Amino acid sequence: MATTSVTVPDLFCADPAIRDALQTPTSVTQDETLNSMALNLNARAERLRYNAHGVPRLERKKHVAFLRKTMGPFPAQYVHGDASRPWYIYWSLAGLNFLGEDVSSYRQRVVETARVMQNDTGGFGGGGKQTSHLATTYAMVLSLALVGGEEAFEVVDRRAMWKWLCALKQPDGGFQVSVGGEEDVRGAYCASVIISLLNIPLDLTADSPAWTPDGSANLLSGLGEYVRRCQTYEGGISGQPNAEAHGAYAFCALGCLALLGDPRQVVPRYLDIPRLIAWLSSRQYAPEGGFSGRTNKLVDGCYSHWVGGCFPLIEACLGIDEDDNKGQSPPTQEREDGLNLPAAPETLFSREGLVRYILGCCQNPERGGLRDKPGKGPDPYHSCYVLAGLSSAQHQWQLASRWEDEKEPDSAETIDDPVWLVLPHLDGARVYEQEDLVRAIHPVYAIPQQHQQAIRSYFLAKEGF
Ligand code: FPP
Ligand code: K
Ligand code: ZN
Repeated sequence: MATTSVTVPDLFCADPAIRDALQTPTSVTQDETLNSMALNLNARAERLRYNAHGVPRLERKKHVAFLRKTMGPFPAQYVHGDASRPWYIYWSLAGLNFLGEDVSSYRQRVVETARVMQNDTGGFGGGGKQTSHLATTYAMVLSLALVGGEEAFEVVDRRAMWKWLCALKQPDGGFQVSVGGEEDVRGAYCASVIISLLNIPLDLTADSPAWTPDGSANLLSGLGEYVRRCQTYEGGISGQPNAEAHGAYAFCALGCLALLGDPRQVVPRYLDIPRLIAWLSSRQYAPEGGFSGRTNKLVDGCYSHWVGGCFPLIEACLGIDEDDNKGQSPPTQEREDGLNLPAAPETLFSREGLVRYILGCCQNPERGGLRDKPGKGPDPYHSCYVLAGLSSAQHQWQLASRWEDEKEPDSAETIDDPVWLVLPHLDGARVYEQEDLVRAIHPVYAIPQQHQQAIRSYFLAKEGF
């Protein structure tokens, strides 16, 4: 029921106090967007059930129904999705899981589909008889982790996967997304996640493009340096060196680096964190509360994850909210650009704003499912990443004080796992209901920690392939 009895803070419903008088296509589109979501921002959208903060309830049942439906056959207009089938499986399973559903009943179907999409030469294609791609392989491996169980894990041909990853590894440290395909930071992230979850040995085959005669290079060599080259003059991360910064790539860069060693050391070693935080923060808009993907573009629900999901990871790296660490963050030197990190920083983004955008603007109130913004239809991709963003707003992550292993990636044989701890975020204004909490999602793997640990420990226990 829409209600008029609530007051939304001006920050989240009024026009920005300062605005540039210059009219451009960008400013016109931005104004149109704000107009189109005025009812939502003012807690007056139809068919949403508002609480006293002017925040709608999570329409959990409707979203579950929507996502269960998207596990079924797709209508004809989705034919373009035929090269992304593992993605559709992951988005729907992950969305259901984030909402608290048990998805293990899909195991048999996922196993059969995965078998058809795996290539003898390693990795998974986007469909049967399609070339293996790092993005579809990442989505397939995460899907297998979500349905869980030995039968699902055993689908993966790890020896072939290892050889394929070696063929993708490039001398400059990055990964091509398919053999002979483009090299970008998605490849760096997807490869790192696959190597970690499947406990793939880091040795290179002698025919890998990155192999060196002295045998010193491995699957992770130069990867941090590659990611560093993707940080742009804006402070954000581009898909490849010297391109435009985009939120999706910021998440990939951080996720990749977080797997190369202790994230508290590796992330600041390769990225200028204050400039990255400045760029990420500029992606959160008021009054919308949501995030845009790049400078001068519009908010979109999926960036609740690609951008919003960067904050819990960075906060964990900075020791935010970790009582042991209060006031003990490494002393930062005074910077000329003034972007100094606070000694014991509070949360780095407006969790309230993000929750308001997600629950107020991204829920389809009729058929369920989550969306980019009001006026757009719901789909599995936005459902998954909007819910992941809600999880990031609702939880905080910490890294345990001790890091057992000081090995550098170049000398390690496989990826090591730091100890990630999670709690609901309780500081500051909490505008949503307790029953509207979604599951905590691992800041690196984009699935809940128990599923990440189950697949990883299964393969850690294996001798060889
Ligand atoms: C711009 O789209 C979008 C991009 C440049 C990159 C999108 C990439 C991802 C969402 C995922 C990558 C990550 C993995 C793990 C494969 P647009 O111009 O339609 O949107 P915009 O106006 O919001 O920038
Ligand atoms: K977009
Ligand atoms: Zn989107």
